[in-house]
Amino acid sequence: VGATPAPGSPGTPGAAERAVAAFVRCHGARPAYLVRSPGRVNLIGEHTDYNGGLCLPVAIDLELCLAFSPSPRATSGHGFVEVLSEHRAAPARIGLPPPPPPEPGSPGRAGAAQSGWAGYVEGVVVMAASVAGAAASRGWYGTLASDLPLGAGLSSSAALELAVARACAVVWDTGWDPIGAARLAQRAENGWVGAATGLLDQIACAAATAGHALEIDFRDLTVTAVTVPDSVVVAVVDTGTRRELVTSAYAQRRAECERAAAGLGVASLRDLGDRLPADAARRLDPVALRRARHIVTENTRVRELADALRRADLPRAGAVLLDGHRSIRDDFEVSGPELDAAVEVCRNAPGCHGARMTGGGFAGCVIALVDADSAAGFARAVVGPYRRRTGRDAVIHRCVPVGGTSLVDPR
Ligand code: GAF
Repeated sequence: VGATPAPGSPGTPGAAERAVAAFVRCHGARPAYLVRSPGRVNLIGEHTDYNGGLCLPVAIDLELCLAFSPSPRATSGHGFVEVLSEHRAAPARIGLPPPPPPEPGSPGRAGAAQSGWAGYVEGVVVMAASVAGAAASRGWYGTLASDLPLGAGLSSSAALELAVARACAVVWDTGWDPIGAARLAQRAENGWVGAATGLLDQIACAAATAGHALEIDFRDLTVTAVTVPDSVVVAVVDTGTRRELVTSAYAQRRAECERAAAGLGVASLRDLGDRLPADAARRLDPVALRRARHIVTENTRVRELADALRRADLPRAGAVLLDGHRSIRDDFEVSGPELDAAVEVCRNAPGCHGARMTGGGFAGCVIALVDADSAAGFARAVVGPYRRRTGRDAVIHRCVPVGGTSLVDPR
């Protein structure tokens, strides 16, 4: 299904237009529906989601779009879901009704038959069908296009999951609750694909509000919108490095956090509140101590950054970002040489208040808070020095905070 133009290049069609055009090419008719599903960057609150903590993501205007139509009602009662991606020749195809989801707690990949992106589609269809019951016999077919780079820490997977969940909700008439859909998508990712991730990405993609960051409390899944001042832009600096969450040290970090919580006698590191116990260094090994210190201080930084944004105190906001980067680099140890280099280059660029790596870590993107009227100069000041330090080309997106996954008229 066609080649992908560089996102955001002047005159090139966006993901929505490409998804619809691909649908028309493949099926000879216009789609009945179009879902727009954003990526996200996390401003702060990294690796806190699976520790019951706080996060502050924004959904961004780099998106994945899914054009789709319900199949004619099957007389036999057995339909299928089929999704074509502009990047892949083979479709994701799931017969209906799909197999039941694995029991909670059973190992990942318990049922995934298809690998890569198709496994995510399959997982969401399985989970959504288990909610929809008999209605899930009606099939649908779609085409997707995405401006989200894969493995760059911008939540291309969550955007895909939420788009598929939205299509299933429309065709199977199960209604749309963003938090419920985020949880369903996480079940697909954890229980079907086998990536033991938290819920940050899915909630950010599903429940975001335009112009705002979302302060999410993972203890009770409450979400509070925090205004991002107009005078500042969130610059996303793609370092050109890529990682695979499933195979990264993500699961190891989760286990280290659990070890730290057990060593300190709490169910979750969130239960420690704002500080480590005075005897933490005696009760924990040095690695677990560093992991716990990152989580405890990171929760505080989420509150501090949300507060600074509400007051439009950008110097303070920038200082919190830089502190966050030091903590994720030195205590949580999920940064990487290119991410560190990009943060250093960004912080010295004009109009930049602060920068940090974003997402699961090891590779991907850095975010910077930049004065809106310095954005062009900022980009020029980052690209050359970053190339000199790393030999790589950075791609810089000037992102606008957008709303969550939405259904729009494709006409
Ligand atoms: C990845 C995971 F998918 C999220 O759940 C979260 O843990 C994040 O890494 C780190 O904050 O994006």
